[in-house]
Amino acid sequence: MERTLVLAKPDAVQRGLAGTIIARLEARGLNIVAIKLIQIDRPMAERHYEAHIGKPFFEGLVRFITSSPVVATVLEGNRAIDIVRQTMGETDPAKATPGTIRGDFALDIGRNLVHGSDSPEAAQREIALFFDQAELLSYDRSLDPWIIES
Ligand code: D4T
Repeated sequence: MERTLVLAKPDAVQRGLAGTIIARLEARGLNIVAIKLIQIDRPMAERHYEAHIGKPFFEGLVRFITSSPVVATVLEGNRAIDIVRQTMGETDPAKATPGTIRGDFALDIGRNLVHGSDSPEAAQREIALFFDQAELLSYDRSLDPWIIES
């Protein structure tokens, strides 16, 4: 089982698409283990996007991600990190395949609606940045045998 951090970014919240985005990932079969609406401040944005510090798009990215609340969620499932990234589509929505979240709802790389961790190491770091251990809940779902052949 893998866990990954997903953010419905400020553009998703402002456009009323946060629920749609999370619903797509939930419908895929991933399990919500934590969720909250949170306002990211600059220090938190710098920690979340530390890999991009110094890049030309960094300032715009920080301004954007701090511009309005985001819905942060931790999703769990087999290969959850890859599954989320496939379902989100390419970082640049102009290149994202129709049927993906970005391919269906976005146009611009700076307004690409959703974030998903890109590796197990990133997932662990990002989940710890957004959630306390006590906020991560484990529970059984009775439908799991209809989603996963164990
Ligand atoms: P995030 O991190 O938001 O899920 O996006 P990705 O994982 O798909 O892409 P990323 O880390 O390479 O980029 C982070 C974030 O920066 C924005 N961005 C990126 C941008 O505005 N201009 C750019 O040229 C790039 C490469 C979009 C996503």
